[in-house]
Amino acid sequence: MTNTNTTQNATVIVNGGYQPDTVVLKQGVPATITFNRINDAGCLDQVQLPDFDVLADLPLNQPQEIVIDTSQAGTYKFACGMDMFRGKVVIEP
Ligand SMILES: [Cu+2]
Repeated sequence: MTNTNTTQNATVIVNGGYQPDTVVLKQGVPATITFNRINDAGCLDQVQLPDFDVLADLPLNQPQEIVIDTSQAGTYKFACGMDMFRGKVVIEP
């Protein structure tokens, strides 16, 4: 059974790292993660989610919504553009 009326949204604050660094989503429910970079420190001006073919710029103080395909359960990484800072998206069945 699917509930098409439900969406899920998570926010990750980018402030010299990722807060939180783990985002848990439910499989099959449309999802967006909003990355909000509030600090110029570090090399976090891009975020990549290679499993979803996403590489996005994160302009300072301009939250960026990234749509996540939740059709496949699993654990997927996200990282800064240079793959130094890392977090993960967990899609639970
Ligand atoms: Cu980096």
